[in-house]
Amino acid sequence: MKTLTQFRTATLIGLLLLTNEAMAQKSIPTTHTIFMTAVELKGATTIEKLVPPSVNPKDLSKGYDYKPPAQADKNDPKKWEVSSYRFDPGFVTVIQGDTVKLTVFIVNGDEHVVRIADPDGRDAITVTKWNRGREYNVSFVAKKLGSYQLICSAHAPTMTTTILVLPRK
Ligand SMILES: [Cu+2]
Repeated sequence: MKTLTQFRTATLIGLLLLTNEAMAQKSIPTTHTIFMTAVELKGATTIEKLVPPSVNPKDLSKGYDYKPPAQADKNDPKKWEVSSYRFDPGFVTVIQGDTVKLTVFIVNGDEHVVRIADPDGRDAITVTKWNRGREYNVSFVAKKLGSYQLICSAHAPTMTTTILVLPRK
């Protein structure tokens, strides 16, 4: 009899777990408020510690900057410096049908030229300028599967956040 009771308990727990899983998968569309920041990351060293890069970072992205020795710091001609503009976070995942509300604060860079492209490259948010010290709010419904991209054309292609839209089960 004890064995039967244990079996029944185990079956009940199993059913509860299955129900929970089914409920989790049948999620209803929700709104995500995502706080983002436009930042400029900087790094520096000297020619005594490391030779400068053979490829100019400026040739890799408009978002990268490179100040070679003698230009980075006039008081320290051996110093060289690199930097990169970023949106933080750079990758977000939502479920199809969700509403994405971005609140973006611009810490670095006086001006960014931004738009949000849908997975087909069409405007989800048309081109606008974002300036330092201001907070901007944009919102869209993630109707299409695939990647929406928040792109700054002034610092492309690396100043980009990908919003990956997954199917709702
Ligand atoms: Cu920018």
